[in-house]
Amino acid sequence: MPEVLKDHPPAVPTLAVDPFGEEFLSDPYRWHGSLREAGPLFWLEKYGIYGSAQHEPVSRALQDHRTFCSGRGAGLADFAKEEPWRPPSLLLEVDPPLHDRTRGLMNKVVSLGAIKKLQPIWRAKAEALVEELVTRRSFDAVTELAEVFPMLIFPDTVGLPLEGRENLLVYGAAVFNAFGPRNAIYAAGAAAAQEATIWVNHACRRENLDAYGWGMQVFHAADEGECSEEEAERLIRSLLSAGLDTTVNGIGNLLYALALYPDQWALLRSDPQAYRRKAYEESLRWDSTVQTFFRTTTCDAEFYGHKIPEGSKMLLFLAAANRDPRRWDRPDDFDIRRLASGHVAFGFGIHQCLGQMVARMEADVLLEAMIPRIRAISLAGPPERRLNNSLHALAALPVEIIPA
Ligand code: OVM
Repeated sequence: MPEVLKDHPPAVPTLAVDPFGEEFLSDPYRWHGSLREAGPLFWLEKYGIYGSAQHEPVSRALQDHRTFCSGRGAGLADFAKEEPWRPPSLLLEVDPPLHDRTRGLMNKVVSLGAIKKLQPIWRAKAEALVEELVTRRSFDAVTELAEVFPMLIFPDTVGLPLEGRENLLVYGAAVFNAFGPRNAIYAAGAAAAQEATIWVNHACRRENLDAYGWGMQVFHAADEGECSEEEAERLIRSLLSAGLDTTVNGIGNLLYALALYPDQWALLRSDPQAYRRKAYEESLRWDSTVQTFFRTTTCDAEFYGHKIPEGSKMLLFLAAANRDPRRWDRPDDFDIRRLASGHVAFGFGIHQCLGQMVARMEADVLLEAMIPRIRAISLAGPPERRLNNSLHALAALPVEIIPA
């Protein structure tokens, strides 16, 4: 009998916590410690799925796209068993070889060269916006800055119609809610999302895009035979799905960190060249906009001594991995001096964020505009959260500034 017990594989720890419940989502970092402490792999009984929250196993799963695939959906729904709520993304929700063709094509559109060409325009818009806010002394860093700045540049970059752009944030929120369960948070945004979906699908059509934006570049790839017309529309849809709510909250979380840690703002101002880029990278590690993504096992897999059956959903806690004390010292501290690289806020492996250089450039020009104009930033009231099944999002962030 003892021999039998000895050879038995270790049981996967079972957790009762609901990672999509309002208690969890209103303060995810309070729960992450217990997830990481459960071990490299755990079972979430409420949903009948596996989960992982330490940095090493999360990175390993993201890297092993053959075992942990995306083609069955990057959310809770298994596309092999359930109809997706919208036609699957041709980037996020596909596997190689299709993924490599679409990603290769999009890499050429969303290239560093294309972004650098736009940098002067983005910089000028950042300067004008910050200039105006600085004269106000107090403002809402989410509704008047984080939500405003990406809207000033990104829709133009894609070449979208002017009318109806307000649908983009509604759509983004709905897309990220839809990766989770069909809970109350999802339901709250679903009605508004219907109208936004219609607008987004319309905006992705060739005849509605301007001649110079990234959208039309995707159609040029279609003209070259790299994808079909229908695929081009759906690839542009990815820009609209992933390109706005992410950067809005990335900037919101960055500003929140800087307001909470005045010494870090002072340090950043003391040597902008050294710290500007590091500050954004550290804010992504410290508070990851995209908190979670799913994968699905393509075969019976072995993971840290556990057997995972084929067709299992695995929830990867990116934000928890980014605060794993096994990987970073004092992980809960926002410290722009540290080496934040290796964080998985942009994912890891073949699906790693297509728009990461856009996100970095947006944050960079914004900080460039803020640093010479703002001596100090502080909270002028409690921040308000906007609950989302996969994003850590702010609804409001009242701040006060002292001009330089
Ligand atoms: C897409 C998509 C949507 C949401 C997120 C994302 C973070 C991609 O439609 O391709 O990546």
